[in-house]
Amino acid sequence: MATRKATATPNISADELRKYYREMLLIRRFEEKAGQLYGMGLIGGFCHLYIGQEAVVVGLEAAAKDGDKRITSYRDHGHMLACGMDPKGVMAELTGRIGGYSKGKGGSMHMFSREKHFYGGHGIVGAQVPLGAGLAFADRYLGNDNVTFTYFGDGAANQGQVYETYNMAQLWNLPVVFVIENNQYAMGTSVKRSTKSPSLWERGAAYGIKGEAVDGMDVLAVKAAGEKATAACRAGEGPYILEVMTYRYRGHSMSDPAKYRTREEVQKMRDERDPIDHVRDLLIAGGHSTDDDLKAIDKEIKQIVNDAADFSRESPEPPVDELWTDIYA
Ligand SMILES: Cc1ncc(C[n+]2csc(CCOP(=O)(O)OP(=O)(O)O)c2C)c(N)n1
Ligand SMILES: [Mg+2]
Repeated sequence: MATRKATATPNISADELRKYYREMLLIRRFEEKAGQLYGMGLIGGFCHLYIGQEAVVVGLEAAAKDGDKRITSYRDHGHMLACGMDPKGVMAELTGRIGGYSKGKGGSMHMFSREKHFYGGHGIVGAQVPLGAGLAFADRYLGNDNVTFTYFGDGAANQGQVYETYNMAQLWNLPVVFVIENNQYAMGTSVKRSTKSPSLWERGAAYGIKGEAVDGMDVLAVKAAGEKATAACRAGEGPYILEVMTYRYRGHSMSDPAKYRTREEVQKMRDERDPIDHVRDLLIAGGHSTDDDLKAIDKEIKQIVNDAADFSRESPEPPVDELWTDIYA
């Protein structure tokens, strides 16, 4: 259990808190299940889990409206679930089956949903950043008030294309929220070893872009920052940078020797800063939910995830003639 003291949250209803609890728990349990299926040899290729970072996407999705877009890296399952993509379709893509979002041909890093405005799923570090600005350009061109959430990591934040994108985004006043998910590591490299400047968001100042850092283990803080950022974008003020301070509990990918940090460091985060325990504490301390209420939610989530896992094993592999569809020629 978290040792952090639960604080009063006068502007958040119990229903809203329970919604965030449920959404974060879905991601956590989904990822645990994906880890198991990987261990059983049912998932091939790369698989990057999002455990620990759940409050980032759930908080920002709480600040999104219909029509908003999102694009991210390879650590993408949480983003898909948070924007409402079907856990069955995501899990079946992980296992390479026809019922997956890319008909089993994309895998963990390459899934898309036009319906939910989810634009991937990108394996090249930083590649999604200019693409995200392009999505925002389309909305600005069309004259609507949609915003694009463009997620990238602390490691990606040292890439040149990020800064070329900042310049153009600000020049063209694009409605893009750049979300730096600072989970403190890029593969085995601590941000302290890779980056001299203490804060990544402040680099936006060189381009005249506003921004701020936010506690990424607190879903309510993320939501509040997301509302501020999207309001600025929708008001035509151009891009906004949110550096969301978070932590990944698992390895970089499923094949990570984890030699670059201590077990104690990870355990301390889990014990003191877990984003799901935080909301659980608010619900219990505020008298909004009992242990039994939360157990019922846990059970419901477990069922959704088990159904997704069953589907991902029962769905057939794509037939060979699928090799000739969905390609540019
Ligand atoms: C252009 C490029 N360089 C290197 C890699 C190998 N690589 C994959 S993930 C990664 C670390 C990225 O870390 P970060 O941006 O912090 O994201 P996180 O994995 O922490 O979510 C690297 C170097 C790659 N995929 N693409
Ligand atoms: Mg990182």
